[in-house]
Amino acid sequence: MNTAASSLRDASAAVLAGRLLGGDRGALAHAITRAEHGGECAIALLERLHAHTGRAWRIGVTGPPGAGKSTLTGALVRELRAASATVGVIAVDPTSPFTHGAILGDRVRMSGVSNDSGVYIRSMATRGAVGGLSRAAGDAADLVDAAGFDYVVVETAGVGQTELDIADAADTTLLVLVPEGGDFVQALKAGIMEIADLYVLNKSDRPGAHEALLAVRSMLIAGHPAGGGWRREIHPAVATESRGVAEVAAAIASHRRFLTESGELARRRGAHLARRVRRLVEGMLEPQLWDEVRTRELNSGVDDLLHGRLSPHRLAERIVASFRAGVAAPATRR
Ligand SMILES: Nc1nc2c(ncn2[C@@H]2O[C@H](COP(=O)(O)OP(=O)(O)OP(=O)(O)O)[C@@H](O)[C@H]2O)c(=O)[nH]1
Ligand SMILES: [Mg+2]
Repeated sequence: MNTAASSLRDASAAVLAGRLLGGDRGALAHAITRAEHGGECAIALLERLHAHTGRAWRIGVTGPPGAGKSTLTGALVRELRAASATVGVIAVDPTSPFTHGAILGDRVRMSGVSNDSGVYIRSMATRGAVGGLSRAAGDAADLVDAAGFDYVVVETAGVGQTELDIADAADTTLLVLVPEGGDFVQALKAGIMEIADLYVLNKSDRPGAHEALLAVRSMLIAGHPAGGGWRREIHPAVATESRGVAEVAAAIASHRRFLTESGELARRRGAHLARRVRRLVEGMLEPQLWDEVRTRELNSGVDDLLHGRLSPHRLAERIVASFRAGVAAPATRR
């Protein structure tokens, strides 16, 4: 390894980390960009800052596209700011290959908070690798946390696995539903009702809101734990008018108290960290696994699969065996 390059990298990480810890917003923006790019520079920076994380309360906001997540986040930020808390928002858009539209759109919807120095808003969009986006969002949340914000809100659109991975890494996960389109039925089917700690029925000014509220509420009551566990509730809201938002903020505070007092918080954060490391390990191993040798083995095996000479399971075993042999004797593979 090039020691001159690595000491330069450490020095640069130390300077940037120092500025970030000192409250420099430019340094925070720069650090998130560095984390998005990944690699050794990002790792060196995150390593320096890890011990400064864990103080912020992390809120994940997820739900179908257009449910009003950004509007609700904006209203929630104003509510938290009214109590003098500082808030960092990371808006993740897994579907958009561009960040610019997201930044502008979210700035408009979160208007009234974007010029406040107690608020930091950052948008992130996919860079092709799906696993990469949840890694980058997790790293960005760590950086906002280390920068001293009281709350980190991570907003992500959609109901797929990536969005869940991102939102579910929070201390409190909010699922935003809307009355129309049977979104709550979809959410139920997708099994995502269990991932959230609290539900918001946004656009409660729309027709059918009351029925939808009752339907979800009865479902949640049926799922309530018999003992003293956390009881998931649905809160009606009209984010555009900030209606119901104080109740959502109160529910978040109550969930926070529950996790802290029950000791569940440490267990939950531990589980999140373990899952994150697992994904990092998988991300590190993947390019090694699918190097030229294995890619060739796979491609040539496909012909045997097509002609019934080999089964997918046997080919998979063969590839794993070849990887293991390569790990056991790396020098002989060259
Ligand atoms: N009627 C009504 N409209 C709302 C409400 N909340 C948000 N909207 C509108 O719904 C539209 C979508 O709101 P956003 O906050 O951008 O929704 P989002 O879930 O962040 O959207 P994506 O990030 O694109 O998935 C906007 O036109 C909002 O003004 C509400 O409570 N009632
Ligand atoms: Mg949004």
